[in-house]
Amino acid sequence: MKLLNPLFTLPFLCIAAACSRNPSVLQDPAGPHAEITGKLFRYFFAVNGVIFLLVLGFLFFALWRRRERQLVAPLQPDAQGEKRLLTGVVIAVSLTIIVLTSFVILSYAVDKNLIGLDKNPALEIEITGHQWWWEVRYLSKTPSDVFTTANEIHVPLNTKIRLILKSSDVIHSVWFPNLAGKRDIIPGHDQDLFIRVDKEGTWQGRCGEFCGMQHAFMGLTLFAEPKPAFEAWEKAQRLPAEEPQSAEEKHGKEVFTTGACAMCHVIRGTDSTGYSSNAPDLTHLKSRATIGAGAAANTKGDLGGWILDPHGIKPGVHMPTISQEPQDFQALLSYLETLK
Ligand code: HEC
Ligand SMILES: [Cu+2]
Repeated sequence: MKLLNPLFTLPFLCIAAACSRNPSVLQDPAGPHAEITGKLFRYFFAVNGVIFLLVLGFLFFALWRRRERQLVAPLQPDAQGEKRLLTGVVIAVSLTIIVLTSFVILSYAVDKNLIGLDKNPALEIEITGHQWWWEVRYLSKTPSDVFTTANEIHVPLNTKIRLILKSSDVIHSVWFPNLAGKRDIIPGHDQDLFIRVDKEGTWQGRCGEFCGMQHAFMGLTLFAEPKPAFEAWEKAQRLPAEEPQSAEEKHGKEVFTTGACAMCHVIRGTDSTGYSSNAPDLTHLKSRATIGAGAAANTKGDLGGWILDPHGIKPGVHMPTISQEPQDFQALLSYLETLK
């Protein structure tokens, strides 16, 4: 078929290969881990690229030369030719040894460099993968300073951070392409991932290991901020939820705390003090940019849509559809909007 002609499809394949929504570590490293690893990758890529082209060159040369010569007489022993062949083999083997040794030495140096970066982290964040969202706990030596949130992490710039990774169900993997290599998390086997973010901005993380139906919507967003902004965020997150003001919002709080929602979700400062490993902590729900681990925007409309029919937005999600009286639903939505 004409369409499958390589001349026709190759350019399209090349273009399609660049159609990734995720930024790559190679283009825009935001911290030293990705930068150092990126350098190693580029070295491997360049050396292997040259070798690949050389091999292709020799192959085509051999093909081309084969046509020129015609073997009529039987092969004769040729001392000169043997010597040339031996020299060629010695050069090729030496080059191979030099290249492989440089790979090993460079990988070792990079590893050592990375380990050196990870001593004495100033901040520890525990991240637990659930199907299909992330529980995030900011640890502290002062127990009352520990707080839980979900799917979004804020970190101060230029700070060594230790992410303690856990899984509650299946194998997940934490991957921030701009920050560090990905790290798999196997249930019962905690992992560490060290990062330092030197560039201000929002960096997208992903679950990097297929973990079920909504694996694609298991985003983990990282906001890297100057220290004062981070500290203000941290301080606000530690506080319990504010008391609702209007009658409607108060009714909404009652709907939440006396209904099914409270069986799974925690709102600190209310009676909904369930178990925050069941479902995202909603204490400061509206401080987040998205809901459902990136499945929808955190607007009043999308939030309403999520509560009415979470499976419409994220099919298979582990939150049931709970039918409610219209006035209860409106009140609940108004109350959730107060969780700043
Ligand atoms: C059986 C447990 C369960 C019940 C009951 C439940 N939820 Fe959820 N809820 C979840 C889970 C699990 C998620 C995370 C889903 C995901 O992103 O994959 C979630 C997510 C949410 C989110 C998005 C949070 C975020 O930051 O992404 C909101 C808002 C929410 N639920 C509100 C409610 C409300 C309101 C009720 C009561 C009407 C309720 N939930 C009842 C389990 C539950
Ligand atoms: Cu996952």
